[in-house]
This record gives sequence, structure tokens and C-alpha cells, in this order.
Amino acid sequence: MTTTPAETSTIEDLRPAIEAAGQAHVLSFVGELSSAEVEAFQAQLVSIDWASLPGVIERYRGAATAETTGDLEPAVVCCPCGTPGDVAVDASEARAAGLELIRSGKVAALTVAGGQGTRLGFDGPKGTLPIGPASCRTLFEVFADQLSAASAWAGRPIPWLLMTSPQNHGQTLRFFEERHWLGLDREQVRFFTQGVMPSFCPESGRLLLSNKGTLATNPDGHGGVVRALVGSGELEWLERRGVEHLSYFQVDNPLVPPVDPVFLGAHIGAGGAPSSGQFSSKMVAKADASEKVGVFARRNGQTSVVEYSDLPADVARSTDEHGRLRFEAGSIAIHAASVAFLRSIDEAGESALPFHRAFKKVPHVDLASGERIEPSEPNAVKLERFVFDAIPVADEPMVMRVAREREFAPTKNATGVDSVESAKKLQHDRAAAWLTERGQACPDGCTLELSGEAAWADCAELEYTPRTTPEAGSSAVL
Ligand code: UD2
Repeated sequence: MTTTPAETSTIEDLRPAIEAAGQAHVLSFVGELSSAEVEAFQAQLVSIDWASLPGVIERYRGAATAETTGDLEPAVVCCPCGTPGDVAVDASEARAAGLELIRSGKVAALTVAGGQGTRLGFDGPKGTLPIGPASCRTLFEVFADQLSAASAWAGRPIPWLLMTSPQNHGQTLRFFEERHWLGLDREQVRFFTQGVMPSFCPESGRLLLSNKGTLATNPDGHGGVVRALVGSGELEWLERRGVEHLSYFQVDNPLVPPVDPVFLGAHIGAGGAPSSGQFSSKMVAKADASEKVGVFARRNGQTSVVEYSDLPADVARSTDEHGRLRFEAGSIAIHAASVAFLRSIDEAGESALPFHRAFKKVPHVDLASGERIEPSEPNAVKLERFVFDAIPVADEPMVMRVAREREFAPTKNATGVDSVESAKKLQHDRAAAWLTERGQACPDGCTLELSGEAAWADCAELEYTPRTTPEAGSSAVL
């Protein structure tokens, strides 16, 4: 559960803590392991917080109580684009304040890239997926190019923190090394690894072994980012450097502006934005009631995200007097958070970021026979944290409306909705609209993409001349 294992502890050093946690059975097969396997097992065991484990298991072994949604109200949303009903934000003022934050080195970008990408069926870290419709750039390269342009404008390298998981850390690092840090300064790109949570049997409260020398674990969710930032020393690094705010985004959205001046300025309350500068989020109007995004809502008067699986279908479908979905404020998982707020969230621990419980099929080793069992029914509790659970803890958390077609191209599935294909098309459409806004037509049959410089210039409202003039049937990076 921590990210800074004391590498030197042996299994025998750890045995008392493991026994005190009631989990001595996990050491049943240690005598059968090779020295390399013992070493790997030690490294895993030392990363578990044995002292707090019994309490965590006790709290989450029972079935989760159903979320109550009766008292849900739509969230207050602000907007720099004049949507009726939203709190108005002055875009120029917000942009100026955000640019000043970036220029003065008070902003770092943060990408959560620890997920498995299972639905995508892609073998490798999701960020290494080619996604550019014209360039074939990978997701990581799309973000790096924009950060490079923003850094050049600011006259200083904007730090980029990437959260990996134990499963994809090595591959992610190799990718950046082989591609020379994607054109960024080596020191600018900072990796840290999220923690894991062990799976356990809800009846016995016992941890499971996935093989004789490995606990069955899962990454601790994107909410693990707070503990991992602290445990890895990265939060302290940011504090020492004078970075005050993080621009947070997921690895699966090639349209995200990694640092968005208007959003960052609004986050610190510029332009009349209703924000204390602790934690802010972007929303888009949901495409339809069944779209798989969490929604911003007020629960007991506090702004929160209700995950799509927790929102009853009739509530999701309900409409207001204008015929709009009442809960239309879809979360696109783009946030801004102050470093000081994240420090306080870590100190508050589970009261600020509780675990979410899932009951899943987890293959494991049978303790009596030593055989591996592939369960046909769910048998184990998996726990993870969600970063958006920090929202109700923040003072005056801001939710800002943005245009879906400019900022959201989710890449989740191999085909169909939210797929590589749809994300490429959305990037092309965005580049074509950019050309049209500048009085140029999009030639027939061409495939377009915004370069990092163009995308940065667009969100910072800077002058920019496209690198090339697209011709009919061509592929062009503007
Ligand atoms: C997430 C949101 C959903 C909506 C959508 C927008 C949750 C639970 N749901 O749905 O409401 O905003 O995104 O696209 O967040 N990750 C880690 N470590 C982990 C787990 C995930 O780094 O242990 C990263 C992962 O690499 C990805 C992001 O978090 O960048 C989202 O993860 P997901 O694919 O599980 O979330 P999804 O698509 O269900």
C-alpha cells in the first residue's frame, strides 16, 4: 500500500507484523521458493501496510450498502462560454491568471497512467498506444508535444508527473528512454508508481496468494495517486520547487489540454469563478442518459461525483424544465488540485479517500493442496480509491463546463463507442473545426491533426501559423 518499500526487510523481519495482522498463512510456501522468488515476495510483502490491514478488511468485508441518491441535486456549474443557467466566468481574466501561474512555474501536469487497458485489448501501457490520426503519435507523445510547446512559451520546463503501476512501470520507463523523453528535458519528466491493495476472501478475511510467492493484488485505483505522490517524495519535490497546483488528467484522452490557462485561472478564482483553488473539475454535457461517465451532483449539499454505475437509470434519465438532463454534468476526469490540498487529503487518510469495494473472481493458490484455483464465481474483495472522492472534502470545489468536441476523446474500447477509431475521428474533427474557425476550408478526404504547438496556441490564445497547408486526400499535422 505504500510506494517506498524499505528494501532491506527480510521475510523473517516481516513475520511478526504479518502474524499480528492474522495473515501468517501467506507464508505457507516460503520454504518452496527459489531465492529470486523469495526476494520478489519480500519486496511485495514490505509494501503492504500490515498494521492498518485488519481494520481495512473489517470495514470492507461486508457487502457495500447501496448508495442513497434520493437527496441528489444537480451541481453548480460555471462556464466561460455563456451557457444559460451556469455561473459566468470571464474567460480573458481567467486565461491571464492561468498563463501567469504557468509562466511563474507554479503548475505541473499530472497523468494517471496506471490502469491496465484491459478493455482496449492493447498489449502495453495505454500511453504507448498510437492515436494521432495523421501522425500516428502515441498518447504520451500527444501530451508531451503540448507540454513542450507550453514550456517553450513559459521559458521553463513544466514538470510532468506520470503515475504508473507496478505492472506497467518498467515498460513505461523503457518507452520514454528509447524515445529520448519525447523531446522533453529528462528532469522534467517524473515517474512514480502507485500502490497495490491485496485481495481478500470476505468470509475469512484472509489474503489470497496468486502463486506460492505472490499475493493477489490490484492497483489501488487512481485515488492512489495522493498516497503515491507523498510516499514517492514527489509531493515534497513539488513543494520545494514552489509548484502550487497540479493539472490532472487521464492517459486515455488525446484531446485533453495538459495545462489549460482558462481552467487553471478559474481554479484559483480568477474571472469570477466560484473556486477556492483547492480542487476543480471540468464537465461536459452528457451525450445521453446512458453515457458511461460519472456525474457531478450535490449530495447533502456537497459537490461530489456519482459514478455511472451508482446512478439509477430513472434518475439518469430525468430532465429539467428546459428538457435537458437534470444530471447532465458528465465528468471527463480532468481536474486541478492544489499541492497543499493534496497534502491535507493524504493526512486525512481513509476519511477523505475511502476505498470502493468490488467483488470479483480472483484466481488463487489453495493452501491445502498448493494447486491454483480458477474460480467460476466471485470469491474475493478488491479495493480501490477514486480521486474524485476528494471533491466533497474541498472548500468551494469548482465544476467548469467545457466543449466536449474540443476536450474529450475517450479511448476505452477496441472498437465502436469510445474506441481508437472514434478518438482519431474526434481529433480530426477538432483540427478541421480549428481550420474553419480561421476561415480555411477542410479539403476533401484529408486527415487532420493539431500539432502540440497549435493545440497550446489555441488554448493560450496565441498567434499560430499552421506548419502546412492541407491538400485534398492528404494527412496533415497543422
Ligand atoms: C473514468 C471515470 C468516469 C469518467 C471517465 C472519463 C472512474 C471510476 N470513472 O472511467 O466517471 O470520468 O473516466 O473517461 O474513474 N488508473 C490508474 N490506476 C488505477 C486505475 C486507473 O492510473 O488503479 C487510470 C487509468 O490509467 C486511466 C484512468 O485512471 O487513465 C481511468 O481509469 P478507468 O479506465 O478505470 O476509468 P473509466 O474509464 O471506467
